[in-house]
Amino acid sequence: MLVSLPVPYAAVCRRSVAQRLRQPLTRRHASASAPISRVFSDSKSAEFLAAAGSAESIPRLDGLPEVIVTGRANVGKSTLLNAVLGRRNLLHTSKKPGRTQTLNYYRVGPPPGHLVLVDAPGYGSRGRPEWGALFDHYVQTRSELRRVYILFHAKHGLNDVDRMMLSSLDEQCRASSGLQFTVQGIITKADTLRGDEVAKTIKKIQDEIFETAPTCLPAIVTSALESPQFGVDKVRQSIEEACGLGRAEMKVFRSP
Ligand SMILES: Nc1nc2c(ncn2[C@@H]2O[C@H](COP(=O)(O)OP(=O)(O)O)[C@@H](O)[C@H]2O)c(=O)[nH]1
Ligand SMILES: [Mg+2]
Repeated sequence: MLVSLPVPYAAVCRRSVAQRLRQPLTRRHASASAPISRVFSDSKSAEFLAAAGSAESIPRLDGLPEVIVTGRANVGKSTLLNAVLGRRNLLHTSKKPGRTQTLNYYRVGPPPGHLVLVDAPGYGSRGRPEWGALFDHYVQTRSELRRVYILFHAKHGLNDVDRMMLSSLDEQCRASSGLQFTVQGIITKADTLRGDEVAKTIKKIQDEIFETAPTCLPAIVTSALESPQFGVDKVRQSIEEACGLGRAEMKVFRSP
């Protein structure tokens, strides 16, 4: 007799990133079911605000705290921000590198908003020098900037351009004693690693990030396309903390 399976067979057999990292798949990791904070709870209200292709067109946004993501083209920046916002395609994603060519600003929460996420063009062989200059200008002058997230593809690790970028951010962070902004790594696409290599590869990348940039906060491991998504709620929590809107702070704020 044929028995029909309610869940696709492959989904049952494939071990999740959480299982392969030998971490229990807690509600915190399983973003689909995790309790989402007040800051990110209203995914429909997130809105594209502006695109800046030059230093002059960087918008003034009423002083809301901002975080920016950077990384090589195709590392998964736009996909991760969509996941963080709980949206499928507010940000354009693409298999083809180099799709994002401007700094793109997204408000989180209904107006006036809680904070602003900034998506940046990719750097490296598919990036253009003028995009790098725009990113540097933003990081060096934006007083609203609270944290720079630098993304690394789990399978590709760090290359020379990643190391240059990371140590330049580390220097800027030291120069301001971490007062202006902090830097944190995010390892993306953890689902692309083979079962037996996940923990070892992640540790190698984390060690290399720390050696290159000792001020960089511990890297968050993510998979935005796995179901349920992995690490996305940790990224949300980190953004809230960077912007002074952490869950602990909100509780204190709410108590009578
Ligand atoms: N397997 C896997 N693919 C991903 C993940 N995140 C993004 N991608 C894919 O990587 C490609 C580039 O993603 P995108 O977000 O546009 O990268 P960006 O250039 O850094 O903004 C797209 O085809 C995405 O579907 C992930 O977590 N796992
Ligand atoms: Mg993009």
